[in-house]
Amino acid sequence: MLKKLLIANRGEIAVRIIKTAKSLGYRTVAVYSEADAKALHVEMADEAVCIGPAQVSASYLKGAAIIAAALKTGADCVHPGYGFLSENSGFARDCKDAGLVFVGPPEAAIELMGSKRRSKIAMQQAGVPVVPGFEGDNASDEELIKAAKAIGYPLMIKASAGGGGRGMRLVEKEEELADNIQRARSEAQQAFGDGELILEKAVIEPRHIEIQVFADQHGNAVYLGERDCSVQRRHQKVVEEAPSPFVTPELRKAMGEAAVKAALACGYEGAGTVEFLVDKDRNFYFLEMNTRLQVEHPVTELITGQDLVAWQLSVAEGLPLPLAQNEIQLNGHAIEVRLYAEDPANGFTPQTGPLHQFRPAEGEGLRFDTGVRSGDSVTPHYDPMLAKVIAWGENRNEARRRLLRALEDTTVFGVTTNRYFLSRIIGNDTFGAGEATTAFLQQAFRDDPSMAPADISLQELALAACVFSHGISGPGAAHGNLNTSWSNAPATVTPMKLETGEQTAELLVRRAGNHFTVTRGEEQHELDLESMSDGLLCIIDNGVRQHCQYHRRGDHLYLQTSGQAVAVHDVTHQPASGSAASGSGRIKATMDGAIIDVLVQAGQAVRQGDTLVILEAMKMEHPVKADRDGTVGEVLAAKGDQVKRSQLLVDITAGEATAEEAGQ
Ligand code: MV4
Repeated sequence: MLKKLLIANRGEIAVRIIKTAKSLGYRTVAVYSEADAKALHVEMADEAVCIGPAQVSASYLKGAAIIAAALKTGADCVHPGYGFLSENSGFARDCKDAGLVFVGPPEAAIELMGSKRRSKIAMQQAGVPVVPGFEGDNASDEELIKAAKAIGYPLMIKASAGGGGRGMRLVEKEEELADNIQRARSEAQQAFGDGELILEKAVIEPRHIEIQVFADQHGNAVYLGERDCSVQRRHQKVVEEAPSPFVTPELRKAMGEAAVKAALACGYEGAGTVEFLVDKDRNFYFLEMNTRLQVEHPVTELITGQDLVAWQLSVAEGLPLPLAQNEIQLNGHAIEVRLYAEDPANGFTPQTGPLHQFRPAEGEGLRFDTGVRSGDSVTPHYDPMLAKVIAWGENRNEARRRLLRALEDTTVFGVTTNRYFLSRIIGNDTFGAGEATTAFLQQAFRDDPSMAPADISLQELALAACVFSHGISGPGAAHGNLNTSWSNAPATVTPMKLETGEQTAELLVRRAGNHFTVTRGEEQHELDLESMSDGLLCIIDNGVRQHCQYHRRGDHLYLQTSGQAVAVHDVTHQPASGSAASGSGRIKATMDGAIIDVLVQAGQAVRQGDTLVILEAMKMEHPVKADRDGTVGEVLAAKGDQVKRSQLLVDITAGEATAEEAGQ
């Protein structure tokens, strides 16, 4: 009987695996890098072992350190999760050689499916439809050019060692072939250490539909429906759903049986995913087989009611599959999106920074798989996925409606995310009609407002003015209903200067009781502030009572209505930035580099010229100094962070620290 599981991974998948393992009575061992010492998965596990520094090559990819941790803690099995070593046959072998059960397929299956060429040949022999093409053994350029004549155009050149879109080139016409073969060959050699190439007929605007398969050690294999992962950006899946709106029951059966054949043909055991390309006429072609549990497995779990990690552990123990094919039922519909710390309005650049508030929405049919919580920071060391947001419904519209609401209600304050971009996709009509192919994002969605910087609206500025109009701030500032506390106060008019992004808005804020009139130049916006408590503003705007989520930290405020989240900095009391006497107090990185020391903390009084942070760049240390007197409002960088030029590091607010700010 297996009793103690080591999870050789981090983040949401480590948390997810630990939850199932604990529920089945396993003791759990986490491994972590120095940067993850305070991470959720470490806290949740029964035991945890540090396996090295932040960089993955010295920690999460260090098989020997992981196996040593397993032996040190007496673990008897190892779950690799996805990514990292999950498809590394050498690691699987090393686990076995160390007497550990590797929760995954035999290494021979991992190796076979790691070669596009060999896996395609094996699939052809197993009777699985593959894309017509040429898979000669280490074919020369001349052999490929000759073979292309029989395939026709457009065609795909693919690196045999490639996958997930890497090492792939589309060739539209014959005269482009020779040059593209040479380039593909050198790119493959460079990227994978293996220049072997294959050719395939190009499938136009395919859908990416994958089948979840499971096999045990007794020759049983089943499929658990399909997942449609066609909404992708640069071969990164953005939305996954089950079942596919494009798949008919006949197609499901045909693809499922083909996927089972693929699994049986390679002596598979455990969880696997067979990826297919599906053309507009519902012809399907084997693309590749992933020999791991996939990121998107929750949508399959929700419509089958099965816990796939529990299945994996059961198969690893040598038990037969929990269900036979005719017992697997698909019920309802599930859609998943991946919430990332990235900025769709700036080329999807990965973002780092503090998660001042991470508040997943709650509601019927919602599931959040996450490895972070409020107070954590997003570092540049790892994939910046914050969570998977999954919604289940009786039908696709119900799942889609729930997911849309969940995305609009979830707040991530402190770091930019793709949340609004995701909500725009889920709310999009083409997607809603189930007509999104792999071309959707770069065709039907390329001009969506979520992919361009947006100016803050006057309503959002008015909301910020309401919040900043309260002298006190922070969690203790619950105000409840404001009517009584303000109704008898005389009307006041105060100037306000609010900064958001690179813009500064000069406002006049007139308040009479809880009625606000905010003027910016010629524009005016009025609203009534009903209540403000526990991060929720209730206002009446143009006769409509509505809510807005907010999180305030001193002069910094994060707001979210139903659209994009905005960060607003109240710079009203800061001296004009032009004054020679002092700067803006917004201390930014002067160049790309690594933070090697942070010398101040929030609430600390500083003088102009004080060194706040030490930045290392170009093998030199660069002190970053205060450009004015004042109080440290926020320290937005931590030792070890990689920062970009002009990234905000420290924010110095005016005057002495108040007791409450110093205590923040
Ligand atoms: C293809 C193809 C069209 N024809 N192969 C392979 C890896 C996968 N992530 C992308 N791949 C493709 N292979 C042939 N013969 C089109 C793609 C493709 C794609 C496939 C599924 C989902 C998204 C895609 C985005 C671009 C290209």
